[in-house]
Amino acid sequence: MAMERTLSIVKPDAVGRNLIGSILRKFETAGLRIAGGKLIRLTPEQAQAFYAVHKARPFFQGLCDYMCSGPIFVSVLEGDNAIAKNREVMGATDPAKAAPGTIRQEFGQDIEKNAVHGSDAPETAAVEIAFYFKPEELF
Ligand code: IDP
Ligand code: MG
Repeated sequence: MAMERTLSIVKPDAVGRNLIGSILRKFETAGLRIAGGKLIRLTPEQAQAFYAVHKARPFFQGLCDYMCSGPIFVSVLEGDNAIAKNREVMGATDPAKAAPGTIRQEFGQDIEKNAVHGSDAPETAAVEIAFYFKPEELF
């Protein structure tokens, strides 16, 4: 297994419901280490840039509006197989289809307001980490 880093976001609905700690606990319990983290609020331009891959999807505008609707907690998670492990702990995109005990099953509200984001591959993880963090902000 490879030591990896991945980008995680606690989305505005979950930050607003006081769930940052409960969500980070799930990552730490799964053996992921928090290598950096901060609370920020995205501008519309930043949200559109971050989700550019979804630009043609019908849910793009709603997703961008939602991601700007309040602060988000961005963090970098590190560990063996961190990218896949994070996705496993997050659960399926649609909370209604997410496995029991996953973050989205426990804390997600619907397919859009699904509590967390996680990078999906090594290439996207590198780009997404650099989007939010300077090297000196990671430990
Ligand atoms: P992922 O977050 O599980 O990787 P993606 O397909 O990359 O899922 O979609 C990015 C985000 O866009 C989702 O986490 C969710 O917030 C939102 N989203 C995805 N599919 C839909 C949809 O069908 N309706 C509304 N929002 C969606
Ligand atoms: Mg995705």
